[in-house]
Amino acid sequence: MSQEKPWQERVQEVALAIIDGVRSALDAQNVTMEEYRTGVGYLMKTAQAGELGLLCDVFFNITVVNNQNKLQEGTRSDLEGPYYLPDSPFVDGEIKTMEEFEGEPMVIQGQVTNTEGEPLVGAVLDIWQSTPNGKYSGYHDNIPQEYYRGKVRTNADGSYSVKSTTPVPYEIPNQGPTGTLLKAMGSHTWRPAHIHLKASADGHHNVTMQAYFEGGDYNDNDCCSGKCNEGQNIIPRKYEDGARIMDIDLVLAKAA
Ligand code: MBD
Ligand code: FE
Repeated sequence: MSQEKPWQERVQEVALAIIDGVRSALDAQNVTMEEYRTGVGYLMKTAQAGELGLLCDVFFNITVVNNQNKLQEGTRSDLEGPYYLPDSPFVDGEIKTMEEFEGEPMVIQGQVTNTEGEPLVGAVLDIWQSTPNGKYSGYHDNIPQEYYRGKVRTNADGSYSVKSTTPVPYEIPNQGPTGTLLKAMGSHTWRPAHIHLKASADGHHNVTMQAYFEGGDYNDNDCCSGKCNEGQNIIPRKYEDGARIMDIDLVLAKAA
């Protein structure tokens, strides 16, 4: 396994492969000196705007997620995205939401099992999502970080349930170099509405996934190429007593 190789050897082989890939593209496209300088200037501008991480995540994060999925059974991993905060509070059946945003009531519920289908008791689900106007607490509009985030533990049968409000499609920063490039490419800066879940249980691999909404805008056209077009993470449309019900079951693989 690559992880066991000396660090320097690994850096060398990955760096050489990346350089090779970029050289091949420059060659195949007959990129001119002027175009090359424009591209380098673009990367410098992106770094200055603090968007280098965003730019990389938009185009490349999904490939690393796919690599991870090759190694692991159970629920498929998806993008973590830039807005995870590790210290969310445990909540008692309800994620804190802000009245000023209103939003459609939503219940996130399901069961956490191992790959044999046995319930995992006391597994922790760490959930985070945007407000009903597409902002993340702790990052946008001074929304305190205890809102729209929370941890819950599974019951004796592996089940969990937590109330919240339904998120909407999310727009990544569109004014900076990343948004400019996406639009120049004929793409856009939108992600489909989604809920982030990170599941962990003793003796098992963590899974970081996203749940999407059946029929949601951008499910087939995510600017970050998340796993919203593979079916399994698109949750069927279901309502009970005026609340959107998100049935999200997770399967965790045993750690070696
Ligand atoms: C998000 O909310 C997100 O989930 C990802 C993957 C990228 C940018 C913003
Ligand atoms: Fe997100």
